[in-house]
Amino acid sequence: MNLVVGIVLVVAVVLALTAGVGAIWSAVTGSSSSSASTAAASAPRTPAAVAVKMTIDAPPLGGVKGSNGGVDEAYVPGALTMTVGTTYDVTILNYSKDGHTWTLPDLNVNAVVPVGSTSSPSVTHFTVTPKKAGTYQWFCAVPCEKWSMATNGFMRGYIVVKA
Ligand SMILES: [Cu+2]
Repeated sequence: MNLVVGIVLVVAVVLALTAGVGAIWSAVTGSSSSSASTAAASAPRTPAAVAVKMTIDAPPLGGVKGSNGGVDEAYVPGALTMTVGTTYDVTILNYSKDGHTWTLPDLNVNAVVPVGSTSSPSVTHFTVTPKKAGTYQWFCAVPCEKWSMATNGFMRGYIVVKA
């Protein structure tokens, strides 16, 4: 009987010590581990932006063949599809010797695209998060190539925003 009581006591003491050590360990590490888990829980709430790349007059052609028979100044792609609430991280590489803009007043975008060259394109960067579904016209507001500026898919075009 005494042996059983002794074993129970030893087990109780070991459990108490383990709990005590655990409590001390939690007290020492508790604050940092709980803040780390809070940060990990809140971090994924912002969805990653979707990368979109456009080029202007990229080699080797230096433009896009138009119905006018020439190779014309153009953004590629000239049409984009986006989704409401998604953030798009847009990069424009301009290989043309002309400056341009990518202007879309309905979405508050007026990106100024500096002059570039075949070997060293200028790089323009902006983000846009469409708030409302619809079809929106974008255009280049800098006088560049007259035909392209008047033709969708070249220096103007549409983006379709889906709900
Ligand atoms: Cu232009």
